Amino acid sequence: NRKKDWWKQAVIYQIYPRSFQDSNGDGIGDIQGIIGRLDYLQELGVDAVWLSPVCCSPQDDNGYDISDYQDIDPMFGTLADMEELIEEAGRRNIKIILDLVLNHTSDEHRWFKEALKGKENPYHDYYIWRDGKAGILPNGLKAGFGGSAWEWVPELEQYYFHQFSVKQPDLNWENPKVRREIYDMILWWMEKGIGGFRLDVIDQIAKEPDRLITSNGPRLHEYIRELSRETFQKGCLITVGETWGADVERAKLYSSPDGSEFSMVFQFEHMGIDQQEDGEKWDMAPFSLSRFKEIMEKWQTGLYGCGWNSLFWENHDLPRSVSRWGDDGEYRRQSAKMLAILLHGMQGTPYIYQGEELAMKNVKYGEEDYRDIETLNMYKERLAKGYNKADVMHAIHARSRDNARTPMQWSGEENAGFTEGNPWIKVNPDYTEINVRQQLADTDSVFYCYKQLIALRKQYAVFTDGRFEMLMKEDEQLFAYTRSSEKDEILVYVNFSGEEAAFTLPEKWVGAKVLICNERSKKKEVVKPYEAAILYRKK
Ligand code: TEU
Ligand code: CA
Repeated sequence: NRKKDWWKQAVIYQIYPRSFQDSNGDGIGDIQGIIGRLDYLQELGVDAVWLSPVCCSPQDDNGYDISDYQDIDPMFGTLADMEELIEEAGRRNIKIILDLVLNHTSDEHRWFKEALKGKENPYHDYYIWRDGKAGILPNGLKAGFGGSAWEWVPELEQYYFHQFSVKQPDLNWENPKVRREIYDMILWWMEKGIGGFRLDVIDQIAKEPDRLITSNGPRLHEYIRELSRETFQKGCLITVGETWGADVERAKLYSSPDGSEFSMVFQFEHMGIDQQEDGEKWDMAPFSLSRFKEIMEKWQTGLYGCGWNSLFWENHDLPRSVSRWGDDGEYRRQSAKMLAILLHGMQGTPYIYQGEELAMKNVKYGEEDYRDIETLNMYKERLAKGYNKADVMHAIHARSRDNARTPMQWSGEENAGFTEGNPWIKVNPDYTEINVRQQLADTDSVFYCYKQLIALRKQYAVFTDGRFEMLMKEDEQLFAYTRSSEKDEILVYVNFSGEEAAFTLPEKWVGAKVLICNERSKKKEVVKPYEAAILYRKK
């Protein structure tokens, strides 16, 4: 059995199952497909795999609308496939992390169907209802994917509350029966040998819509502590909450070393870096490196010794990092390695999103090739509001969630080796150049950079324990920091720009061992565009 905090040394790989590997030619990735690729994940060296939702779902939001928490959607396979996956992964020392969507269910969940039957139905109070009149909304709260957060049900003369799509009614966490059902379901999954959970929009469960409170509600930490006590604390799990609303103070509660809530949370402050202050994610703003550094430093120092960071640049909701912050043209390889080295040197548990280890890029599709509900709703909404179509498409190309959801690129064969059928979403046409087969055959590939970083984390404890210190805070090209523990330290320096930069290695680092680097400049006092390295020394 493992140490309670085994996840501090772990690296997690995120799989978006419908886009990872299809095994039966229906164009949709599935669990058997994942099982067939476990050797690849073992080669990379990851300790756990977080699967985006695979439970039964009408797929209005690609599985984030669950209609049965205790069964697998036939599109992905069966419960027996899931058990096989847990076992086969376990054989390779890989844990399986399940995505729990507890803020809402699908409107096709049995509970909601019952709830619709009448106000007296025992399941009615599993959801959030307000009496009213057709056309007169309880208030102005908006839903995540556009439109009002209130949906009228004429038969009941009531509105139900949904923070995401109309097919994702919010659960009523104030009802203790709801909480109990959820705990029992989680315990059932724990019995099956699940290694951990990622908790979708968990900061939104304690909503109080009458007071316009959606995230960070007053009872939030009370609910999470109860949830943790009743479930996770009975095992040796990794748990990670998705919390867009977290600041450092809150994150200390969520990831408290006493284990009362989660192992860690995803915070998103750095993801707002290139977005307009009062705009939506589609309203872009220029990137500022010094601001970016300020944010990363705040989190690195803020949680030191009293919490734990999740480290990530990508997930299934975000654009590809090499396209966003690197250079996906001339310097694709160099800048992708820079981003990897920069992130993996920090304190926390790193997450790699499928394809990130290949430096997969954003796509530029025409509107008919997008599948994501958020993208499609925004497109309609903004065109109706009179936005210029070219501007809307520009935003979609940069920000659509589908950028991360194109099929995994395994080889240069048709459909990138993802499927023998018709893929549910188009493969990025660059797959002939960017794919697993090509990168496994090239020791200088981005893949091997990730593999090496994962191995280094296991070899040098300073990656886990070292205290973070930022260097050259004001510099608009260089991002450099040290991590030091009692006996040793590392220096991570990267050029975050596409231009050469002046850089003088601090005296004490001259001659230090190079743990990893991409191409290094031969000129003195100068680093190449996107140059990156980690140096090591004993104290
Ligand atoms: O995302 C949370 C969330 O707030 C998203 O709406 C996010 O703001 C958006 O995707 C950014 O573009 C989680 C899941 O990760 C996401 O895939 C789901 O759609 C959402 O919850 C609803 O369950
Ligand atoms: Ca399939």
